[in-house]
Amino acid sequence: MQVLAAEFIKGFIRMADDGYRQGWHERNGGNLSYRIKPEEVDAIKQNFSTENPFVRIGVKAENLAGEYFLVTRSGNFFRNIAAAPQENLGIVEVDQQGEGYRVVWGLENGGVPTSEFPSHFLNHSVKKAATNGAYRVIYHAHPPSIIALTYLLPLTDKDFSRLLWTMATECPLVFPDGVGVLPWMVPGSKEIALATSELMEKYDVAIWAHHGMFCAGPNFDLTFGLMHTVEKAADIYLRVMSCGQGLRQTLSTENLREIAAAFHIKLREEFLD
Ligand code: 2HA
Ligand code: ZN
Repeated sequence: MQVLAAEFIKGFIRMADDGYRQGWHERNGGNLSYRIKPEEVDAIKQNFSTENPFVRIGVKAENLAGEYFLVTRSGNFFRNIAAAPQENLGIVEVDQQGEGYRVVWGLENGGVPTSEFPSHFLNHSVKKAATNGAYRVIYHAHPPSIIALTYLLPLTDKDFSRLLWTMATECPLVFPDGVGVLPWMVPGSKEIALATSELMEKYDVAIWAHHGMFCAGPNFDLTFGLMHTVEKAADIYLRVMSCGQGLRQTLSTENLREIAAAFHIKLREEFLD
């Protein structure tokens, strides 16, 4: 099978395009990666090249040894992915130590994986272990309303989780664990990669102050839907506050507990007092 005929490539491109249309990917903002299933690798492997040398990632994850990832290109514009996927996307193979990768397909004309590959890589490692291999997608975007909120709220997991849960009744159902928040840090660094992957031990969402958001999930729909739901909650808050009279009423802690009971979900208790 041709690489571009594979369903996972089509799904990846559609998600990237959807993100662009939402306004979350100005210029070269954002990046996306997918841990490819073994049977998906087998179906397209005859197109792979093994000529490129392995390159150090800068971080290590033994549980990702031998895995293949589909990733966006460093510096690429999301709006160009659908028009030229073989230039703007690449498939990389991880070495047997879990600390290097080589490009086996795509990234044509000298491309390298996203500058946030260390963060993606460690997040994949944490999520693969925590979900018994179920999670495969890591998505980073620059959604404006959640970024705006990082100028207004205290930068704590609890402040963000509580507020976002109460901005639409569906929110506690979509992210019952809440969201993690990082203070401002230098993007692309090993430090931000390690700090983000620590948050991913507890949450599917990590918010980077004054920068954007990372989401993790088992497939494209659920990961995109998570980003979309969190961003919409932030947007609702900003719309309400822009009316200039604050919150006249909102969901109470008791209401949140009622939602949890009715839908048999467990909300993170430490955010419920
Ligand atoms: O340009 O979003 O965080 C890619 C980024 C860096
Ligand atoms: Zn970014």
